Amino acid sequence: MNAPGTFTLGPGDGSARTGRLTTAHGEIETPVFMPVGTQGTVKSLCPTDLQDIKARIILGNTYHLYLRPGDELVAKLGGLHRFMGWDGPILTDSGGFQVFSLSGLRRITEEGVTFASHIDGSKHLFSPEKVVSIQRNLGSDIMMVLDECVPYGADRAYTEKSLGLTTRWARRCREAHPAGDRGQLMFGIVQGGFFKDLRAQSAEQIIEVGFDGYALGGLSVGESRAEMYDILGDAAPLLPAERPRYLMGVGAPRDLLAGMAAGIDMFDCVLPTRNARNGTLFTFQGKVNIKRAEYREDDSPLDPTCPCYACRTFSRAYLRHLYIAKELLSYRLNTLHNLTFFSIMMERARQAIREGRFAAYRAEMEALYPEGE
Ligand code: PRF
Ligand code: ZN
Repeated sequence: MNAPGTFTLGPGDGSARTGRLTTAHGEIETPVFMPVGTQGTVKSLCPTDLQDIKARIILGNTYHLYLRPGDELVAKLGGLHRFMGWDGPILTDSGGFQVFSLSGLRRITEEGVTFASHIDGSKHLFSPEKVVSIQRNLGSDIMMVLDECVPYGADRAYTEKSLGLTTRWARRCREAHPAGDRGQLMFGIVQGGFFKDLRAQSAEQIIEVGFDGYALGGLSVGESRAEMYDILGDAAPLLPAERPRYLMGVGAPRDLLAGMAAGIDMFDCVLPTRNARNGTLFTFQGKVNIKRAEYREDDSPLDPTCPCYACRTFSRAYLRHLYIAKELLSYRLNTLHNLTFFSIMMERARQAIREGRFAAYRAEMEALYPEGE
């Protein structure tokens, strides 16, 4: 196997690319969608399920695992892979974004971000060195630098100041983890809000620090789809072509297609798993809201073309019943299905890119999901 961090590009189609990224726990074909496993579990699934549905890499969260059960405990028990029984690749987010979206009081200084735990209100400091130390304890294959995700609507002055801080934090993260150490990769994060020149400034500074891959942060934070695509199309080509590009926290089927068209290789989002738990299911015939009365006596499978266990085994009527009765199995079957849909959608996208028919595939998926989700 190649050394961790090796990224080999395969055939492309326009700006869309296929590739293969090597991590310490295996290779990933890109473009890839990463299911979210915030607390060391993709909610309701076992690692064997993840294998069945061909999930190749999952995401974990520094913020949650640090607060509970604690990164030192995880390290003591052999690292996150061993702790959760998943020996495939894991990417961990740095915690910055979760601090901003989950915790109450928080204060940003040069040193880092001070916050109150959403669990017990206790006070903590995430410095660049601290989030690297946590991610080294977790043993993730890809760690993310500490960044400030600039809130939507932030003005130019704030955004410019913030991106400078994000760059200084990125540099400190890099210094705390030598390139290639322990086979753990580190990705930088570009911010810059909705100002194209500031995105370019941020990209230049983050690339200058030097990382194994580069992420676009600060998108999908409340802006319109048109605004996101505008920044995406402008900023993605600024990232080095020979390194993996990751669009953080995105997204809906049509956003993944737009991301791939712009040359993005990696995505993560709670959408398929969260929607599964509220009964919104993705199928290759369009969206299905399983609680609707029209499925009460529907004996057909959720998606007749889907190979997942739920579709092979149960009727829409049964899935509706489980959902209405709030049975635990509802979460599990719906999650299995939605992640299978995302997995197949990405596999087909890679195939379409290889065969030079990505635009047609994108149009087909957009027709299926016109409002995005
Ligand atoms: N930064 C980090 N994680 C993130 C984001 C970000 O900007 C986003 C934005 N959509 C999702 N997750 N560190
Ligand atoms: Zn299915």
